[in-house]
Amino acid sequence: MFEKPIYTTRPLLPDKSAMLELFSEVYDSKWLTNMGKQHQLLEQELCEHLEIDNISLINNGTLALIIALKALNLPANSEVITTPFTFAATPHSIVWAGLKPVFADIDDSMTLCPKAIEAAITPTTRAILAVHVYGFPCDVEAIDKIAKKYDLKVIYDAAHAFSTRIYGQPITDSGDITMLSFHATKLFNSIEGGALVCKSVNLQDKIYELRNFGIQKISSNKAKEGIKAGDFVNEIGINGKMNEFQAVWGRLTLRQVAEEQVLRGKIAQIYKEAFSDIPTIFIPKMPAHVTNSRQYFPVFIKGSRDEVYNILLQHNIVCRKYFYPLCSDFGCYAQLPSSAKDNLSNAHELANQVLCLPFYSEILLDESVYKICKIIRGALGENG
Ligand code: T4K
Repeated sequence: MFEKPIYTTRPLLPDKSAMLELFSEVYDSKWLTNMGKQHQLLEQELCEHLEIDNISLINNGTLALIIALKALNLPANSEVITTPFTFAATPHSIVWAGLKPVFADIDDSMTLCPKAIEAAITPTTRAILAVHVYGFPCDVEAIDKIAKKYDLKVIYDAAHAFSTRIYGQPITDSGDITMLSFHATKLFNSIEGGALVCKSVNLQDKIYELRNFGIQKISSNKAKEGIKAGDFVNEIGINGKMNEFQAVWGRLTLRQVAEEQVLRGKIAQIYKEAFSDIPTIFIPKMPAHVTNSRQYFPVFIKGSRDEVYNILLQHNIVCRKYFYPLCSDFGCYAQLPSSAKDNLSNAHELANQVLCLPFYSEILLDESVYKICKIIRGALGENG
């Protein structure tokens, strides 16, 4: 048994002295929020890191999703097709935006099945909110085709796909808007935080305003004419701004992400080798054309997932069954016609088998990953 608990994930922490130095700079500046210097620097540094042209920081991923849906101006009560195999925030954001979630099944990729999306379309469908779950990309080409055919908007929830690339291109290139989450449990974190990425300049401006109460963005020309931000409020916006201390945290942890990804890659290799001879545990393979974000390490255990989970708990290894139960089984969604079990049979099958194993560099650096492998092998009835 481990003396201290082992978790599914642990946050990256910035270097303490560098953090205190920058916190002190913010403190002395008395500029604490409202798109300050650190906020602007984090946006710039994220663009460089992800090789993208724009990013809008938001104070968490859930609000980012709500703002994304609002920015698209969909008619009230429109249907939005989404996956049940995700965190509660995904369907919740649809409801908070005044829209209706409709669940469609996933396929072997663990992401929305294009055929199921097409079958779920009705005259009131206006958008698809698809999730790159565990950083495994959705079939973006097929979704793009469906969106064009039926004139639908596409939002990607890339909460798990920080720095994922498809054929070398940033994952944020697909769809109308992509959301990123920077929560403490994410590979890159700003404690709480998130962002939206999109190509359309109109949408970027709208997102800028929506996250700041709808206060109109003032162009430099207008500013020269003496028009100030705050003079006009055109949108019913919200307070989605990230504060300067969190932006500092984000700037510093960003510098550690690449190294953490390398170390997590080594952990992945150790897990793969340790379980390669066990037929009851399945490790999904990232397609060769995808750069793995290394956010989670999901495995699928047929028949005995809960037994393994409980044995791990007895050893003080606290894994998470992301995403069991399915969102469609939550009390607030269970009554939807699309939540019917036979509509979501693949999602049910995967949710009943999934376990996210501990996946953070600490377990490699102190070598506890080897002990974890041994305990999992034992829990699966394999000795040695
Ligand atoms: N879309 C998707 C697909 C998502 O997965 C999420 C969030 C969102 C949207 C929404 O993004 P945000 O609004 O959160 O930015 C966690 C996270 O709170 C949540 O952000 C995340 N997905 C979800 C998958 O996981 P819980 O309830 O499982 O977290 P919790 O507190 O049990 O933490 C998990 C483990 O992490 C703990 O066992 C230990 C470790 N931990 C956690 C925290 C908070 C730490 O070591 N330190 C910490 O400070 O939801």
